[in-house]
Amino acid sequence: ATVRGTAIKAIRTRIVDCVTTRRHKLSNTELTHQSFVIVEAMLADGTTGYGEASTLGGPRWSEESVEAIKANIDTYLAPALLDGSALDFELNALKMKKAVSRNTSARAAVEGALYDAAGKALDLPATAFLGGAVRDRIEVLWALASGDAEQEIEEAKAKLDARLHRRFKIKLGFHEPREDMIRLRRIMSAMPAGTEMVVDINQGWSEATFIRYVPELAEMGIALIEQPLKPGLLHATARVAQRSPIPIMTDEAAFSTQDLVQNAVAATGSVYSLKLVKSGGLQEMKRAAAVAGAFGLELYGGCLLESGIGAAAHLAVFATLPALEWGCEHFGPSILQRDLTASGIAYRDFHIETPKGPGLGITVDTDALDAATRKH
Ligand code: MUC
Ligand code: MG
Repeated sequence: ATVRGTAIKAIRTRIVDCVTTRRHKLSNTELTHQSFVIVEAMLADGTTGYGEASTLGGPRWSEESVEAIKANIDTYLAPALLDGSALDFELNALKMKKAVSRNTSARAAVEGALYDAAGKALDLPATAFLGGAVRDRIEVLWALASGDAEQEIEEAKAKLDARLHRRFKIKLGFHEPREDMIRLRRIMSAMPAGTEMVVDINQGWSEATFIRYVPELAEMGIALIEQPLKPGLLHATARVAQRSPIPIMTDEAAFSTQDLVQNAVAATGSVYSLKLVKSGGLQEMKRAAAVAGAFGLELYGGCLLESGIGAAAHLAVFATLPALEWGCEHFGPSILQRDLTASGIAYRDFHIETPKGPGLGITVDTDALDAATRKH
């Protein structure tokens, strides 16, 4: 395609509701279906690219809802981009930042669609626009979040037997800490020795609760503790990080790179979870990785239960990062009863393979997409 062929001619959106294979619980919300905004970016040469905005339990995990994301893309982001080139990645990101403040999930979804479209138009993988891939597969963990230890053990064993996942993340904070410790101990005792377990508290604990229970977590051999305290509690989080024998991962506390710098300077943790919903775009997420790395933080490829479309946008960036010490958690496509992609996402030998084809490297399952599209 010529550069003229990459002119952005239309940006369309739809809300989809996808049923999950089981109830997924977090400290502050729970869900039985995942809602996304799917973005289609149409270029002058006829190419269509797909992007996805993911939310979790409505405007709960973060402040954006699918209804707001769709309205803000349709009304503010799409008009700001029309007739520009999909190849002007930096300029398009600037135009979007000028049109809306925050709205990170909305901006990331549109940017994902533009990377997909630009790559398909030029027959290049999106990784080529991000510095090129340095890895072709990433260790991928599975999250246990039904809250029922016996169900969680059965689920984890099935993943292990199928050689899909051998590292797990367990969601804590929706039970009393004492109950969570019993549940965790039960699960750890049923897992093979050396199983790496991450706990995500999703802001559910206070400093005092942390001090009280971290020795038990350490004794159980927990590998990583994610977002134990509320995001505003910089000093308290720094104190718990200092006394914790287990590394702390920053998730909801750092959306922007400025948040990340503040957290790193305050020493609130030693691992950072990268997510498009936080960074607001692929380029910005790659920059966040560089900022975190400059502060000596290790990196973890976070998710928000995306379908294969949103997972592919994350994987395009993750594939190009010089370091990704903790692998990723893009299990989203397999927690949906029906994923929105027909090909491109593959799990093998405890890894997710990074898509290799043009654009985001996936083919969208248009029947699945139509079936999940919200009608009203
Ligand atoms: C989060 O806070 O990490 C991602 C995986 C999961 O189980 O919950 C989400 C959000
Ligand atoms: Mg988290």
